[in-house]
Amino acid sequence: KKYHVAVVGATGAVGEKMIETLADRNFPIETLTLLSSKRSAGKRVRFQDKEIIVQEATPESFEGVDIALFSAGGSISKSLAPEAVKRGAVVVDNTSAYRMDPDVPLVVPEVNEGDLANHNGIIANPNCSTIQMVAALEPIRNLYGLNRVIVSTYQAVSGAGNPANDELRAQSEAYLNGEDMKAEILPVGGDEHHYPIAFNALPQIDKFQENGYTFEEMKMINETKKIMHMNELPVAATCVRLPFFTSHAESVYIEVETDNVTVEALKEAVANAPGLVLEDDPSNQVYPTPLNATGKRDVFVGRIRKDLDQTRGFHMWVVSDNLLKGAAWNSVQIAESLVQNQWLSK
Ligand code: 11C
Repeated sequence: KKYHVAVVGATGAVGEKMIETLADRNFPIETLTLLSSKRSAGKRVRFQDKEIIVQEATPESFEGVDIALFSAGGSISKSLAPEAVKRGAVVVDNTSAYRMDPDVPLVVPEVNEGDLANHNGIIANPNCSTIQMVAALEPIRNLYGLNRVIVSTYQAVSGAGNPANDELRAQSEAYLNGEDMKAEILPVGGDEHHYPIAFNALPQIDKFQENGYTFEEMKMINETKKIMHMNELPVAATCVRLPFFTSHAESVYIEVETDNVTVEALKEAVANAPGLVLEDDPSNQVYPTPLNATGKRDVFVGRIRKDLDQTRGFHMWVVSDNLLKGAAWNSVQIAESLVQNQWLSK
């Protein structure tokens, strides 16, 4: 069987990768409809051997659509995802619009694929920095339990979209030419102040919340508990933007539940887990980096070591392509699971 698939936000950083991933995975597509805001409508996009014209997304665009992958911002998802569901589509939404809605499964297939069976038409794809972290935590939790997580992120500029990439490029050229850097987007499009990202590090991703954490940090905290079904798990996050284009890196501190767990045991757990690749050999300077992870669908883990004071504490370094496993690939993986498990129709 083949499906009528729609991609909403087809010209954005994630939408482009969704289209590429659907082609790479040879997803069973009968028809591919590419949708966007009015501004980007009319653009032509290549898919396999065809050129598809991007259309403005309207409620009627979803007539006959089986699966709609949304990545065009929260407000578009809020207004159009219910319209797509009304017309019989299952929506995989890559925005934060529905993630914490108790009626919406929030899914990383390596962790909680079974939650997909309970969808009511909308499935949420988690935040990129959350996805790669929970993928790495899952095999460790399964074998040794998990009592605490503290994460600091080193996030790529593409998480803020193609215009942020352009800003990094322009600022880098200006800086190297001894000119003033113009900052108009980062750290957050809609916030009051903007700072250069080139040759800098910005400890703000998304807006500050009343508790002093940013929304990105709260996404990592709340989404992790929901995906792992561990509402009581203590999670703390500090999210930082750095001047490279793709793949987020994370320094993750964990405390396991079990005594006497060794570094070797954790390495084995990671090496055997689906979707994870262990790159961990300090004696040969082997560890994951964003440049090496870019363009790949896996989550790379390295630098696993024991805390020197806390007997159940461990540190590790987790890197993954934020546009692939962090967004497009996880969404397509959800769609593949819906098809394989016959969970599309309710
Ligand atoms: C970033 N993590 O790197 C964000 C991008 O909630 O899906 C993804 C935002 C989201 O800026």
